[in-house]
Amino acid sequence: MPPSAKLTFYTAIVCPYAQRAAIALKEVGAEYEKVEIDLQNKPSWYKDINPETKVPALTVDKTSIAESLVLVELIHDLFPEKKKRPKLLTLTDCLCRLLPDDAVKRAQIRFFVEFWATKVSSSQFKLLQTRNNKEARQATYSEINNALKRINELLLEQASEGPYFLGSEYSIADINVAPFVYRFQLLVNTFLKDEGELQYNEYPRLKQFIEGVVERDSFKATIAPNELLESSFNKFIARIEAAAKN
Ligand SMILES: N[C@@H](CCC(=O)N[C@@H](CS)C(=O)NCC(=O)O)C(=O)O
Repeated sequence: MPPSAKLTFYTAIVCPYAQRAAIALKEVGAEYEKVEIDLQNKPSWYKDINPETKVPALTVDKTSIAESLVLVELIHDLFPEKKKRPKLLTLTDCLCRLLPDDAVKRAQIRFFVEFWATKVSSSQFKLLQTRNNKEARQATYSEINNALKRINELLLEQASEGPYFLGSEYSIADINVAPFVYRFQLLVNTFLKDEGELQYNEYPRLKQFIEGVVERDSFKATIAPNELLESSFNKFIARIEAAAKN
């Protein structure tokens, strides 16, 4: 179908799920119209785009699709061969894909994304709940550090050197995890001031991955300023507290 299809991207700058799709759009060099949705005051028409009223959503011509993991793969399928300029100057551009053809590699990518979400990102909620009690956070950090050890093994299974999940090749694994890597570090190091609690420095391959995915141009072009992200942590805390009172 595309590149000729008209794409409209519904997003919110602070949202990590929306950032996944924003990175994918940037990576493939898609042209699209961007509509920023105010999550505190969502427009009533947005339910016609996504009945769940969540971001991200993407309209391809007249069809609207939601869910970030679905969108990242859709963007890949719409633009299967992104062009990347090789580091060494040659006369031709190399054609690189965000999702390899190999079925097992595709499954490993999806497993890695799922593992990061359930074993690391899901702890964010617990850490925010215990933000006033550092001791209470120790058990959560120990769970996360166990997960990081396993993540390091998963990275080494793919390649001995990074920076990316597959090694030197950037893929959907990196896109889907990077927004959460960045916010998690901001939460732990800056917001909770628990620097040093996450033990990824012990694993050179994992450290390289964590640094590499947030250094990518498409990531830097789509990340919200830290003040906005911190303000969204505060809104999250306010929601937890309001829910606890009810
Ligand atoms: N599973 C969804 C989650 C999307 C999501 O939770 N988006 C949040 C913003 S980060 C949202 O739109 N929240 C608005 C609401 O829940 O009303 C995805 O992967 O796209």
